[in-house]
Amino acid sequence: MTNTQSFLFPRNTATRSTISLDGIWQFKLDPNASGEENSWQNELEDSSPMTVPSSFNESIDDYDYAGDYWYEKKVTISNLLKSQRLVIRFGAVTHRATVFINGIEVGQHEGGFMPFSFDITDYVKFGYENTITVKGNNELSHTTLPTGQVFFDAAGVKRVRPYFDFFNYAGINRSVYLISEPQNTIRDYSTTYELKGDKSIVNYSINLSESDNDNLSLKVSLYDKNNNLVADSDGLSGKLSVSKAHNWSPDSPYLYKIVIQLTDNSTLIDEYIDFIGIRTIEVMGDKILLNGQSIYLKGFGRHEDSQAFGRGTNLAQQKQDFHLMKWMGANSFRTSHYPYSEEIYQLADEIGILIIDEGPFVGLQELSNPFLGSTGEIKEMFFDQPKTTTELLPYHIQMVKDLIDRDKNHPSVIMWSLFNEPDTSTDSAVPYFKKIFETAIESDPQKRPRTFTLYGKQGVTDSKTYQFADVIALNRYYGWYSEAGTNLSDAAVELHRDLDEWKNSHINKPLIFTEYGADTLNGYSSVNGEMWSAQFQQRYYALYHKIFDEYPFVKGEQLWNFADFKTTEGIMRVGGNSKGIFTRDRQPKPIVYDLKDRWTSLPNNYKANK
Ligand code: GCB
Repeated sequence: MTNTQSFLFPRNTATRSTISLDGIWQFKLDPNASGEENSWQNELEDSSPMTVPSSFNESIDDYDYAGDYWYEKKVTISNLLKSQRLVIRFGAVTHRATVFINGIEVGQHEGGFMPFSFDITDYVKFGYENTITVKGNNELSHTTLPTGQVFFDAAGVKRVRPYFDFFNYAGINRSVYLISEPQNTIRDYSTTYELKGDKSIVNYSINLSESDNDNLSLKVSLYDKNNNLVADSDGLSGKLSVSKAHNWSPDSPYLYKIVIQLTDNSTLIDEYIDFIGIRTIEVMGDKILLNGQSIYLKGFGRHEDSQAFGRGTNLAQQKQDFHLMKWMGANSFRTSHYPYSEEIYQLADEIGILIIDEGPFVGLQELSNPFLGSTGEIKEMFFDQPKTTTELLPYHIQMVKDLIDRDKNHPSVIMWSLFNEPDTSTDSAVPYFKKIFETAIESDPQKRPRTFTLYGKQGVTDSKTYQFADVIALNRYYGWYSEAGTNLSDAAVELHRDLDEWKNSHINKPLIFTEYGADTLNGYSSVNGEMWSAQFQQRYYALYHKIFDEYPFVKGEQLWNFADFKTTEGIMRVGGNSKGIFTRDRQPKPIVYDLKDRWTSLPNNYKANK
């Protein structure tokens, strides 16, 4: 029973073969959590079909179901795969999974947004039909990420109360692969970059699954877009020197192919192929520097959310979203509030979109947001509760490591977001933050800037942890959740007050807005520009942008949200959150054209000289 622990994306190479298990699986809910007792791992009787990848919620009667659920797929595994190790890999099962092969448990995984894999060689019958079964569960607690609560409704039915504002979609949300690979594999690799005039250096480092064999050697080759070899080197770590390198940027997302070959006395043992972009990213004073040049972020907070798929990978939707972003002159987004499907980062690498990569670190403040279901039962602040440090912190640390391990080689990833809207008002938050921020910098070979988002009015005076961020990120809703109303003058005063406080604090760091927005009911117009109307959304953004332009240290604007999205029902949600500038099916609200005008005229290096 081994979790192979490699986050490398499945690729077909000279030594590796990947077989997709996406498609139709069998599905069944298990409200009494009695599936295992009843041997469902052997045979899932009375099941119904379910498509993978997708969330099951949109395809069942009780879309709000909480508890265990089961998937099963029968598949004949070819004799041809016998000579190598066989691994099963799930892109994500939300929020936890136990995997069985032919009724025998092969492993468990916690966390609904990360890939995991198990070596199943000893469990399969080659040449015969095999039964792959997954027992999933979508419950949340104080010590899961994201956080939430389980309760029973008046009818005695188990429900989940998320401490976050997106629907708790669950199931096998991402692709499943069978991977045939050698015993001794290239387990991981990483790169860092030095741009030196005409020559750029790619420093690489490789990790093998077994390394105690003296006969093994490694070769690393780098190819340009035309498949010309531009540099090569030997050994577990080394330098690739590239003359006249094409640096990666949103305007020129040039990718090189990296080929890593492991040989034993000149016999090829393993080969891994990937695509990298040569670029640097750092923070200097109040600037974010991409390849040494100041960059201004224009874009969005988003969700992986689409009709029918729920949170399931929907690549066509992603491609359309990226097309719309580019069309509007946007250059970036944040993976609010969890790591997205790996294919999204690959597309961003190719298309040239910058990503603030956020883990599922949301809901670390259950006392507030009553409209999200907070009952007020919990009297102790989040970080004051002992289990936050004893149970959640070690898991959070592991998740930060895993996120960075998975995404560190993407040129599109320029920053890590380590919390969304935590409660930072108590002293008890400080040691927790310190650990998390240290973990990120230690885990990332490229030492990317780290951030987290501050909510409400939390700022210099009342946040105990803002100093940990390399880039200050604000989620602000002046004019919506506070100072609300058609007359936005109070909102303007508050936004100025807020930014003046940051200015006077002399923090000398870049500050970006990672959320600001107003719910807008598509098609609702109002001469007076009332809240929920298209006109309100337009006036709201016009105000914010005018004020952003007055402050040189504001180095980015990522509005909330790219598209309307599904949430838990509630008195402030009409069919979900309506702060999208596009509807859920990606029709533009009028604001889209205002933003397109602004962003196509603001250069990527806006405020470089301020
Ligand atoms: C926030 C949260 C986001 C919500 C948003 C809203 O501050 O970070 O998850 O969806 O506000 O619209 O209330």
